[in-house]
Amino acid sequence: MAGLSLPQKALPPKYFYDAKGSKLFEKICRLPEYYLTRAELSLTRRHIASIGKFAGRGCELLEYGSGESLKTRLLIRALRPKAYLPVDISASALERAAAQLSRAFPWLRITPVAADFSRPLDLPAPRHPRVAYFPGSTIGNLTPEEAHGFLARARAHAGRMLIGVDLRKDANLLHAAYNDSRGVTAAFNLNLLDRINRELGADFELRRFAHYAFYNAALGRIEMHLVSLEKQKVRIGRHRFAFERGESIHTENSYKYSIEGFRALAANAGFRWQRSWSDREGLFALHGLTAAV
Ligand code: AVJ
Repeated sequence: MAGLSLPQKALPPKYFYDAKGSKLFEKICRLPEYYLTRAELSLTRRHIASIGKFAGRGCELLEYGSGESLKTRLLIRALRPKAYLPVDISASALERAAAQLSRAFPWLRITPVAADFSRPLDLPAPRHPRVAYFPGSTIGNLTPEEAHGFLARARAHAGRMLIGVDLRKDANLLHAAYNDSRGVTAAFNLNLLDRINRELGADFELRRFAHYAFYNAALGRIEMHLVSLEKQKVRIGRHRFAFERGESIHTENSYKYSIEGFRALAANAGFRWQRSWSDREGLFALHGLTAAV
């Protein structure tokens, strides 16, 4: 209600991830245009030995926004962690991932935490050095101010951090990644309205809204919007919201950082940047950070 009452209507992207949205996101990760997942997977494979060395064997691995925990398998194999704590807002995705991982790694102690990591987290006390893993460029959903707050809080949870961040690049490549030809990203974006219909008894008509994504070069971010195709009113429970033709709901930011840009952000939040790894095409970076004392 608060977001839809703003002059620029906005909804937080964390609400994308109901069961249907999480499935759609997994489909996005397999799209030919969506290079992020493939690039991060490939850099992780390519540099797994030195990534493992940086994290240290026998640690406790804390993962934020674990989703289906695909890259995590590589890390678990290399690190042999004493414990794995996946944190995700989608209880269903978390359950599926935990079940699959316990089958693949029967020796691993798994403690799933269903929580919104954009808020302060209550975690069990560590018994071994804790390493935070935050892959997928999920940090890109946060504004630089929010990212600063998140990193400062993460610093209290773990002495080391591995964080995957999408790099700045040609706007055309970015545009294609968020405007795929199969329309999966559009369906992912529109599912937000469908979810509001299902869960809050609203009457959004999905065909009266269109997916719109573009690269805002000045701010270094992809913006996703849902644009009203006509002048209309929508009801959500007892509330009514008016849309002008062409008016949008801003549903997501996806910030892109150069190595230097991210390094500065991490330093301001109390992390020392140690090194980063990249894929062959230089599309995506994994940064290794240590808590500065
Ligand atoms: C999960 C936030 C990293 O920003 O690329 C994918 C979500 N949105 N396609 C991203 C997303 C549209 C994704 N993150």
